[in-house]
Amino acid sequence: MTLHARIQNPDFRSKIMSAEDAAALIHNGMTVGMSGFTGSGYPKSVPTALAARIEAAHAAGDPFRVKVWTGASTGPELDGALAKADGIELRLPYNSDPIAREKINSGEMNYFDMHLSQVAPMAWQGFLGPLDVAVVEISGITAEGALIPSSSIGNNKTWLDRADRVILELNRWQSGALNGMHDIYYGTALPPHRVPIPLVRPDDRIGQPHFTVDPAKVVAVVETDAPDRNLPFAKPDAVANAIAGHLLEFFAHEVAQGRLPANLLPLQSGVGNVTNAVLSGLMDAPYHDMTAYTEVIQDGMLDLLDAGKLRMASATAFSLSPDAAERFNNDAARYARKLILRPQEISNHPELVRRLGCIAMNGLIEADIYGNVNSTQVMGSRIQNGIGGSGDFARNAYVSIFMTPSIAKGGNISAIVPQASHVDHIAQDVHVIVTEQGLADLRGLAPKQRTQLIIERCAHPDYRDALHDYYARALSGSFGKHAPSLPGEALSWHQRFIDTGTMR
Ligand code: 0RQ
Repeated sequence: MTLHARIQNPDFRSKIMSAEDAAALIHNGMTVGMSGFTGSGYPKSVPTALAARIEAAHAAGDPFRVKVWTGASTGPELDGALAKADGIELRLPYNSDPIAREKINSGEMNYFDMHLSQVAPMAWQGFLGPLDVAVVEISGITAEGALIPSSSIGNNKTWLDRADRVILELNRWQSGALNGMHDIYYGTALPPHRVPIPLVRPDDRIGQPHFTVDPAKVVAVVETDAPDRNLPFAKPDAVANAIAGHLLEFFAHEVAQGRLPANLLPLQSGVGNVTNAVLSGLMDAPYHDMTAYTEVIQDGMLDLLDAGKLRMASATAFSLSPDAAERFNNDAARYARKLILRPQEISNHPELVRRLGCIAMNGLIEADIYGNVNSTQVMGSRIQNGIGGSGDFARNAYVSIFMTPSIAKGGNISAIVPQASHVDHIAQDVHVIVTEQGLADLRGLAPKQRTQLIIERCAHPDYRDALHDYYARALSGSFGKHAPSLPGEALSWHQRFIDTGTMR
């Protein structure tokens, strides 16, 4: 489809310009709200042009940095290019770009890592400051001037409403069949005017298919024809398959106990190879008519839809491998009937996660022997990605599951430690921990009981004795006996790794 066919409203056609001209509308010190979530639906050409502009300014000795807000992670053309140009003063709410990660960890870039459901409310409440420009990827413009969203929704509704000026990137690579797949809810309000969100099933549509925008704010429409980031998934390895196996056994047990219905409950799954292995495992499991109420739609979900096992999936974005993206684009009209993309404040809304009773499955960096989970900060100080939506789901889920290989860095790090070096998810939000070693169901257990189960079921055998040894000394030497710990010694495992390169 030509660009003009995608822009059915003539007023917007008069605003078509180059990425360079559009980037020239962004100035030093501005706050820019960009689209993008897990590498999909982010603007590709304006951020790259902006990075070139910033590099030129720096070469001339002029300061040029912007604050960048998005939905979640983007791609190398956005986070990578702007971080490389030293152009980001503050980034929120999530990052997985390696260049940006290095800048944050070297102290050169500020990063506000936050719950993804809270970004739009915080912006509306005014806590984040004004938003100067929105740069939003779309897949079309209707005759009435409404915007047809792209492969992610994220915070776009909020950026379009809040920003003083709007730059649109119309990406022809995105399938025209995306039109109608989205559900944009415009009913959110600030306290004390909030009302219940009228969604009671993952399938419910409660909003409208398109964004509305004040045409007077739209200062540029830029054409792009470029794919989303779309990283390939590794084939699940033995560790991922073992984790998936334990989890599937757990589901079967819960169904047999009558604690989960025969079609399970709406699934939320974090991104990564382990969660994808779980989704693959569900292909052979005896569940039908399943649903997903989650953040991202991954390869495994397309498989489950094709096999007729998944009835539908609700999310805020795609996160597909290149093969799966091609598969989706070739058959988008059919998939679109079973998929709904929503704003991330709705896809991750605590009220809805609690009401629907989601099964939350997320990754972790380390867990301690009491069940506190660190999802974000390696050795307590180096950011890996961010909390993302894991907190939105973990606290409110019907069952909150965290999964990880039991060791990292060739066995020099134990994922199970005496004390987490940083805590994102307190033990009360962690119901189940799974590693390739086994599964610990922590529901209803006191700290002392959890400790034994986590060490025996989840820790790698190479570290079990040392963990038992620490715990025995904590039990005899601790100040209180509720959750025995030795604060002075608890983090010595991390210090040992920092000093010697191994926790052994
Ligand atoms: O580092 O790449 O340098 O080798 O951490 O680890 O094993 O590849 O695991 O990709 O599943 O990521 C928690 C980061 C796990 C992810 C986390 C090192 C390891 C490797 C990655 P290298 P793996 P995964 C939905 C919900 C928070 C956001 C979230 C995450 C790297 O799941 O970001 O859940 N979660 N969002 O070597 C030191 C340890 C380590 C360790 C692993 N104990 N100590 N390094 N690593 N364990 C999605 C969104 O919200 C968008």
